[in-house]
Amino acid sequence: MKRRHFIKKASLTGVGLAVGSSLVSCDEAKSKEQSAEKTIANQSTATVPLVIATWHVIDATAKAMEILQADGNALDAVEQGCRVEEANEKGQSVGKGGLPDRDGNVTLDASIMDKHGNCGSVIYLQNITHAISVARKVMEDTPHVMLAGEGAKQFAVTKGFEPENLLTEASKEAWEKWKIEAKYKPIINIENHDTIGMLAIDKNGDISGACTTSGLAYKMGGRVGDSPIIGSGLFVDNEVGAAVATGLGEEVVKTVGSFLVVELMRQGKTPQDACEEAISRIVNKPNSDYKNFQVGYIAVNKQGKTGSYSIHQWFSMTKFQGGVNEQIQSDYFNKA
Ligand code: SD4
Repeated sequence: MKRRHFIKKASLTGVGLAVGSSLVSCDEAKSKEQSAEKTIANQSTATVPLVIATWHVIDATAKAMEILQADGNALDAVEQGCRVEEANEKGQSVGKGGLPDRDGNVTLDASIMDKHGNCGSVIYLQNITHAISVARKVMEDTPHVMLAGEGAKQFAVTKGFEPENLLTEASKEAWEKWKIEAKYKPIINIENHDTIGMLAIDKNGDISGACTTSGLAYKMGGRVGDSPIIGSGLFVDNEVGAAVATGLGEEVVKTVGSFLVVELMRQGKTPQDACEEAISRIVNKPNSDYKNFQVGYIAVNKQGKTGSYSIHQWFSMTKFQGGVNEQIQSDYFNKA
C-alpha cells in the first residue's frame, strides 16, 4: 500500500496513527501499517459487513448479505439486493408490478453510487425490470451519469436487457380504480413497502448505495422523483457515510436530502441525528404541508453506526448486521 493511501486509510478508520506529520523509517512505517491493518480487520468483525434498506425488505437484505459474506463488495451487494425487490411483482412501488403513472405507463427511476463516488442513474425507464442494473451500466460503461426515457431503454437493450411488460394485472386493476376519481394524492406508507434504498459496507469497510423505484403512483407522465437524482435520493461518500431517501421525492429534491444527511455526518452528527435534522428541514419550512406526505431517511456512517427517521409513523428500516436480519421501526416526527 502506498504511504499516502495508508495514512488516509488509518485516519478514516479511526486508527489515528501519528505518521502524517512525523518522519518515520520505512520499516517503522511498514510495521505500523501492518498493525493498522489488523486493527481495521478487528474493527471490521465488530460492525461490518452490514446492510440496511428502507422498509421491510428482509429477502433483499438477505441477498445482499449473502454477497458480502462471500467476500463480495458493497456495490455488488446493493445491486443484487435491489434486484430482489425489482423482480417481486407483489411490491407495487418498485420494478415489475410497480403502480403506473396516470396514463397507465410504469416508469422506473434508479441510481447507484460506489466507494469512489462514481454514480449512474436511469430516469423514466420503461419496460425493463432491473433499472438498478441499467443504472450500474450507465455508471460503468458510459461517460455519463444519467440516461433518461427512450435513450435509457435503448441503452439497456444494447446491453442485453430484455424489454417486457411491467404492468401486472394487479397494478392495472388498481390504476383502473384510481381512474374513477383520478385524484392525485401522495399515499403515505404504501403497504409498508415502498422505494427500496439500500446501503452496504463490505469487509474492507467500503460503502456503496443504491435506490430503485417506480416513483409516485399515478404521477404525471414525465415526472421524475428524487431517487435517480444523485444527492437527493442517494448519496455515498466513502470517507464519511451514506444516506438514502424514500417518500415524496419533490420534498427530498428541494432539500437535497441525502447529500444533506451525509454532510451533517461529516460535521460530526450521528446518522440518527443527521436523519432527524434532514427531516426537520422539511417539516419546519414555513407553510410546510408535511401532515399530508411522508419522507423517510436511512443512513450509515463509516464506523457502521446507522440511523433512520421519518415524518410519520410506520416507516421502517431493515438491517442485517452481526448475523441478525431484522426490521426496525423508525422514530418519527409527527407524534401529535
Ligand atoms: C419518488 N421517492 O419518486 C420516490 C417514491 C417513494 O414513497 O419513495 N415513494 O418520489
